[in-house]
Amino acid sequence: MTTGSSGAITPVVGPGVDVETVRTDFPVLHQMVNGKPLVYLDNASTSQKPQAVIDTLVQYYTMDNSNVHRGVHTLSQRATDHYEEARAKVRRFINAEADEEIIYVRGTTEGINLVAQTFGRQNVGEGDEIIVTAMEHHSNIVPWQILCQERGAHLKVIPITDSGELVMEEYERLLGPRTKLVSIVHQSNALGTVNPAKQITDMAHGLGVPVLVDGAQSAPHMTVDVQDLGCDFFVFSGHKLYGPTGIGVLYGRADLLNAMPPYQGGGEMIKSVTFEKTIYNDLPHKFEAGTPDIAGAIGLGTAIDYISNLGMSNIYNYERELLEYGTQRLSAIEGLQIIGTAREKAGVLSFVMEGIHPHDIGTILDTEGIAVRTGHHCAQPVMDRYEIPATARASLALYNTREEIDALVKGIDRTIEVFGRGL
Ligand code: C6P
Repeated sequence: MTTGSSGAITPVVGPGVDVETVRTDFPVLHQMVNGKPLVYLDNASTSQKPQAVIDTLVQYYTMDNSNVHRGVHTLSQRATDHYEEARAKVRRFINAEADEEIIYVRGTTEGINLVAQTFGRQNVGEGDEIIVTAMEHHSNIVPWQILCQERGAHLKVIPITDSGELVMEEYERLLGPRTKLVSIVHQSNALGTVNPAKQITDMAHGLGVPVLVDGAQSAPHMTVDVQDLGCDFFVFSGHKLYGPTGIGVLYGRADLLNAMPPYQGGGEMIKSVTFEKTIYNDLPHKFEAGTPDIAGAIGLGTAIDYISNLGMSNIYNYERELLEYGTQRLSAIEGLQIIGTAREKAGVLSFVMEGIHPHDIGTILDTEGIAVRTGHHCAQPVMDRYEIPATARASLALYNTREEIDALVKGIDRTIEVFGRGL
């Protein structure tokens, strides 16, 4: 449990993930929904928060609330210290070289838009190309489309195989002298595919092309080392990583961030302002205009403490085993097809059923207390690729159990009882 808004917590010790202990840390899990124990399998959308994160927010607003980098008074200094300590935690979590490379943003979406509107506008011109994959979330498509429209540039798309893997030969073919940026999802939210981000980065760097990695789905579930990946930008959201909503991170290599123009103007991002001239602040403040989400950043620091204490490789192994179990159980259901069967895959079971619309699956599952997401998952091009309107998606987190997978299977059986088998 937390000892304050700096967020030191009691570690859960021992090899692997002690899921029963972990579950006691998440109060929201212990409730009945529609008369059944809640089975929360919508973690790719947003994950639940451990008590330590909730306590940190309460502690911050109860004792420390103040603006950062502005006051000499004690509360402001305390808030600033906690806010900057959290930045250092983020830096260690993704193994960035320096705290100044960690920019707080609202989430993955804002991080990508920031890069598009600064690095993109500065470096992308008429006839240039940006490469994305066919399994991107809309957040990693639309900002580049807006930029391409403005600049007369083109979006190029690495296709995927039926199992949901990138066709790397096509990527090699697409990379060329007009490529100005490669922007790829690390782990697909719709398919679960984990892409070879290091190899993709190495290939782009061979031509001097920078790479952005969308880590919205990977950062909560596996070890991320931005120096090992070699990527130039990495973005993720706090709320998928057991932290608060409204806070996320853009990591950027310092030399690139220094060369980029600011994203938004206002307080905090300046050193001095006159009506004639403004001198911008140093990193990371140059990209943090206005009063930030202070409580969110500190809460994110606590979330990082929480999962770091469990160990990212323990979490990865635990969830991988759960995914294998879920894949086995769902595959055995007649008429059910899993969408996304890549060899490198994590945490996501997207599926369709013959003759039953995914929304109907989601509705019946909800009556059983089971939360899954249904729809296109903000990845419409993925649905188009598989010629389906939507999927039902169960997405896993470190507090899910085999028993919950069993409950999901029972819920799907119930759906078949209600709607029949694809008639
Ligand atoms: N995916 C899902 O249910 P934000 O909304 O900015 O926190 O994250 C956007 C985003 C970007 N990239 C990927 C790979 C994502 O999965 C998401 C969010 C959620 O799958 C909500 S649409």
